[in-house]
Amino acid sequence: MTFEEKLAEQTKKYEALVSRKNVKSDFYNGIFDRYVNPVLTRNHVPLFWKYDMNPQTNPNFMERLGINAVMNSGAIYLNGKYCLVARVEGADRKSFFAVAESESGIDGFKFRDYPVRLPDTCAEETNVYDMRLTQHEDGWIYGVFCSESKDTKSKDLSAAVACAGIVRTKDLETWERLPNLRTLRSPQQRNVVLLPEFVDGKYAFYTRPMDDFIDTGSGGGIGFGLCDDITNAVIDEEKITSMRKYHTITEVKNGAGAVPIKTDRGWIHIAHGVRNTAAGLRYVLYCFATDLKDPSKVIAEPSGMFLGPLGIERVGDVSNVVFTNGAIVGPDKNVYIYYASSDTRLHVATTTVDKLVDYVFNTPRDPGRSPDCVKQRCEFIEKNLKFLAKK
Ligand code: M1P
Repeated sequence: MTFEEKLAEQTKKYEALVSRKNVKSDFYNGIFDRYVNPVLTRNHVPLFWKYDMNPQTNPNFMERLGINAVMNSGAIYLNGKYCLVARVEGADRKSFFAVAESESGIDGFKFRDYPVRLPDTCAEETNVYDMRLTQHEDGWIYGVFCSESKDTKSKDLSAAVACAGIVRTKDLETWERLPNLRTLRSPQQRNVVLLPEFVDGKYAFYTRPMDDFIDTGSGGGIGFGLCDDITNAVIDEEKITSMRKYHTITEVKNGAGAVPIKTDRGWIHIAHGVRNTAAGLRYVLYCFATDLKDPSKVIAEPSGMFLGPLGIERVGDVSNVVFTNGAIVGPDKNVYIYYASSDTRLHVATTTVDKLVDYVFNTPRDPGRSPDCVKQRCEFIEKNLKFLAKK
């Protein structure tokens, strides 16, 4: 095939992919819907990000700058469009951010021509990923992300230090970088989320205190802290909100996910929990609600997982993982939850605010022990059988 033929063939494949309609899958649990196709994959990346388009310098029509994965994405509804700030990982293992937009929120996502050109203000920063987008009541859209640098104190070449980078924008095009968040009592941070509203006149962050890059160590769960000035963000005290618990889906670690959704009953959080297994760490999504007046206080936490990896979602670069860092409440009041599977591709699940409230406030809590779980289920069955018998 000639260069031109190869280009035409790949362009056809790309156009078919980005214009492909998405439909709900036959999955059912009454809580949310899943969709047949992922909304973003590495094949959604424009060809001109990967291939040198000049036949003189690329006679074999070869990828020069490959892309490995498109995953964990911040999400916001802006100017009539569902916008994602995706984590794109190059073949070189470095992640960067790129904006993809869609009219429907479930399909048709197309990347803007260029990735996000984040102001390069941290010389030691090697990698950036997992941006949470907050439309704050101060008028700015904030992006809070993981800024990773090499751990120069360790001989281990894979040792790193994670902290929370902060940028702000009005249009997802021009970004102002602010100094990284400093948490005085926690050496490392990842999965930091800014609440859209002030609390006691201060900026409120959900944090994830960690002793180490991978291990959260003494970090007891998802933290909460306030800071006076976002242009020099310092949190001295972190209070633990959703705690890690023995023999639950948060046993090893947990972390805030999408920006909390405000409802009449409280802030609804879609977070991730991690447990250990013989096959390695297993990441699932779980929900909880915090108080509107005191967003550090958990007021409801349903038992177990909200969404776990299913089918092909279980397989990828880091298998057995689902992860979210973005959800949108659309103008239709539907909730679009963008979740990545196995650090490889991005999916959407849809529900409504009412259903989320019903799920979070009416799903029983985890009783903590097998005998109590059996008791809980037997009481549930008994109630059902009595009700069905009366029909
Ligand atoms: O590989 C799974 C996820 O691992 C990290 O999450 P956590 O900090 O809770 O371990 C993140 O790096 C995330 O990007 C990744 O998807």
